[in-house]
Amino acid sequence: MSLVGKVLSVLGLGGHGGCCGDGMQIKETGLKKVAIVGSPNVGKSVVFNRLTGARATVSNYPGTTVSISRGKARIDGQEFEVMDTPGMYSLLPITAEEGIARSVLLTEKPEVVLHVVDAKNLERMLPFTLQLIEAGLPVVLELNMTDEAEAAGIKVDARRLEEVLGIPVVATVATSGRGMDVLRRRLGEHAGNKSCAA
Ligand SMILES: Nc1nc2c(ncn2[C@@H]2O[C@H](COP(=O)(O)OP(=O)(O)OP(=O)(O)O)[C@@H](O)[C@H]2O)c(=O)[nH]1
Ligand SMILES: [Mg+2]
Repeated sequence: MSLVGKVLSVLGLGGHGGCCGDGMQIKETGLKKVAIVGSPNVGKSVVFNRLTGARATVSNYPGTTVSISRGKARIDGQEFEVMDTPGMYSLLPITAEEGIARSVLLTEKPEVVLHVVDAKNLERMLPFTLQLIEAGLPVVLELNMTDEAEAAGIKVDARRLEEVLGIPVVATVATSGRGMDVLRRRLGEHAGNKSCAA
């Protein structure tokens, strides 16, 4: 087991335990869930708005003053609940907000964890992607802000990264919508792969 996995299991927060029937899932809607995570200021909320449109509700996470936005998205003809979480740098939280973001991942067991990163700063961002993968979470990596990366002369080979990491990797510009159709398709495929027969 990875070090992250060991630490989380010591904390009683073992990795993704499967998507159905383990009795731990919070089922307010019964819909499959997509949790958007990532560092502050990488475009998570713009991505959330693109996926959900105007149909979001903002509420405090139970027992806290940290707000989580939830909305619905239609992807590949299926309705999903999408959650926008506070910015976090690591699965081992320092701030209350990071703790809530981790709780969303580990107690709500989303079918997809969409890790949004700034394509200009991949070196700084990818260690968290590896943590999420090592914790056994169903990760899709979104390389956002590729417009700014390109302007800075940074070209990222998403397909190669996908091969190396073994997870879907999609390049986007959330503000203009570039790559969002591909992202929707890959999210739908990934959630489909993770779904249970029952
Ligand atoms: N150039 C460019 N700007 C972007 C892109 N995506 C988001 N932004 C901008 O980046 C800023 C931060 O976006 P947010 O969606 O608020 O980022 P966030 O990750 O939700 O931030 P926190 O909630 O603070 O963690 C905003 O000014 C967005 O307009 C993109 O693809 N390209
Ligand atoms: Mg935000």
